[in-house]
Amino acid sequence: MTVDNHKMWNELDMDVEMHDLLCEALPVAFGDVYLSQENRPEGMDFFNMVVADIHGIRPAELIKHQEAGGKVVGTFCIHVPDEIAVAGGAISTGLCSGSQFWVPGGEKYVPTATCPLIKASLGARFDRTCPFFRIADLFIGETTCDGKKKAWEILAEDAPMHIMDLPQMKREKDLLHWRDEILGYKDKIEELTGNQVTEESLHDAIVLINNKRRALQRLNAFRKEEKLPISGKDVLLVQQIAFYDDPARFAQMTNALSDELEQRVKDGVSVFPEGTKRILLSGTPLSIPNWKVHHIVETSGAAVVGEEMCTGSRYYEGLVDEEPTDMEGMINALNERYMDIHCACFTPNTERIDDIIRLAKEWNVDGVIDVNLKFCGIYDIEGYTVERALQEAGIPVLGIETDYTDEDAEQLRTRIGAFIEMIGEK
Ligand code: BJ8
Repeated sequence: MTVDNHKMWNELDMDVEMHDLLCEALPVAFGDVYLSQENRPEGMDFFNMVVADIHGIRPAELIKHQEAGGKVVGTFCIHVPDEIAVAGGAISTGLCSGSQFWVPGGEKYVPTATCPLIKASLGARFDRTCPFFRIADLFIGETTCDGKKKAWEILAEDAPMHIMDLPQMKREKDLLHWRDEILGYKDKIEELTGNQVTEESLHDAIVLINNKRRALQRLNAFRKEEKLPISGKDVLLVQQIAFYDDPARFAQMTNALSDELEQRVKDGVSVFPEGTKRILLSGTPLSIPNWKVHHIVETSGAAVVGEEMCTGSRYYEGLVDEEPTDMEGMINALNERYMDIHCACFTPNTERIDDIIRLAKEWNVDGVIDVNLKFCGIYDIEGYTVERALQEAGIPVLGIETDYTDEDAEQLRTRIGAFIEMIGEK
């Protein structure tokens, strides 16, 4: 880490000494999981560089934006429309935390029996060990699961928060309600930035964010190839960085990576041996640097070819209709797109089950691993329906529960290894 980063972290009033421990651990973990792979596309160099200085380069850009009078908002859920923040001249950054490093800090505020994503997010803020949590001018919470709802009350004691009330059903009146929440978010952003969200700025923002999702769609399409030109781990990393990087640069670098993959497909290059089993993961999000399940799968003789997750298809599949250019039409288009996310917080949520079956077929998978973050009740309970539907469709499925520690890694390796072996017997 550079001296400049330390200066910046000190100015952000971070606990630099404690944060140094994370800086020491991350490159080791990244080296073990990522740099040990063979024949990686050169286009991954950019994403390697982003991770190598994840608490340096991007935070410095955000601070520069603030110094020029701009604002930064932090979000925790893919239901929060980035387009609104962008249209108001703010930068929107993801805040979901994926490291065990922050969990003990969060456990001082919420019960141990809370999902690690929530605990890590609180720990990152209260321990002052994440620059993104120091930089954000406003934190956007949402009423999705019970854990998050209650965590926002605690976070609000230390950080400026705006809460969006996400309905739990998708009836007409629920859609109207979310539309109101989007308008409320627009008002809040205008108040924060002092800028008007205009028809022009909103349309530009819609196109910008759509382009980022299009780049991810293009990248993910390569995973349908029989000869896989890129590992699941690498695609996961790109998807995780999507929540932090500048949207235009991210789309450009992801498209450059796809150009290279296109050539690899033409040349018949594969990063896996012939006959490698294909796995779809479904379930709770995998925030950076949570690479555990991908790493286990891909070092156990299989490849992850897709993620039905918020760090996966739930994030990039839906686009906002670019046709409307008037404010009402664009707000309606945003509403339609953002209420079409199939999170387990909704009831009923049969569309998610349909998605999993559809994706399993599209990616031609040999099996599905339904991954649940420990203490996430909604996805855990929905796992029953997911597993039953997959069994009925004749698709092998394994349900696992895990957290951010490495304590269960060996046990998971055994179970996942046995599953991969089992789906090999056709
Ligand atoms: S749209 S999945 S990002 S709410 S894992 S904190 S649900 S207890 S992250 Fe989520 Fe939005 Fe849904 Fe996606 Fe709660 Fe479960 Fe933890 Fe979760």
